[in-house]
Amino acid sequence: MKIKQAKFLGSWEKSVDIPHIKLPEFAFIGRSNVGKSSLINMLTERKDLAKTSSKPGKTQTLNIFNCDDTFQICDLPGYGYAKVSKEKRFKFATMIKYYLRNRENLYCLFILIDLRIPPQSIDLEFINDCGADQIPIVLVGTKADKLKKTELENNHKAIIDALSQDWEEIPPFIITSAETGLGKEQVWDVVKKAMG
Ligand SMILES: Nc1nc2c(ncn2[C@@H]2O[C@H](COP(=O)(O)OP(=O)(O)OP(=O)(O)O)[C@@H](O)[C@H]2O)c(=O)[nH]1
Ligand SMILES: [Mg+2]
Repeated sequence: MKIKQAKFLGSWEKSVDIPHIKLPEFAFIGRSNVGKSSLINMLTERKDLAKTSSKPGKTQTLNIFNCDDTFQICDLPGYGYAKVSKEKRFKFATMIKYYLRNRENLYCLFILIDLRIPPQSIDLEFINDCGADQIPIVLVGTKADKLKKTELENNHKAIIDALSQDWEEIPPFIITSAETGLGKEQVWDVVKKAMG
């Protein structure tokens, strides 16, 4: 899929304040620094649509983008990174919780997981909570370009194994790289399918 027009609509702290537009919305979540904003830029083929940073805690609000007047993307702040202050982590967690609870036009939540590190309990807990709340999720492994093939396979398997303890059927899992564009069409396929 190729986006002809991607527009930044604005930033909000509370989902109830976002003007209600009945377009399907797709949101990106994960630990701070996992690569949410970079993935959005990769998908939309825009360099600087979503602001990125090497320092965790860059995205601090709910940032909404309109794509071709057909659907919206929401770039969320990250959760659970120790280097982000306790106050901010709490603020982001609250923002995320309310967004997920109240966003009626959320068609799918992409949960990003850093493929370079072993399964993190905070990710597993977040994924399990989404399952309990019946939020439609798709898992996205990030930064694949940073790993050798065997490392990637081992880490991918470790995540799947960890999830198998709680999930009978593992949610879809897409391996991506914002650097190389790996996984782009697979993510768009999810979006297309969800919109029917
Ligand atoms: N090599 C590589 N680096 C990546 C990739 N995706 C993101 N990065 C880098 O990871 C860092 C964080 O990226 P962001 O996209 O800002 O991460 P984020 O999840 O939006 O972070 P917060 O907004 O702080 O929650 C940046 O330095 C990116 O360049 C990737 O696929 N490959
Ligand atoms: Mg970000």
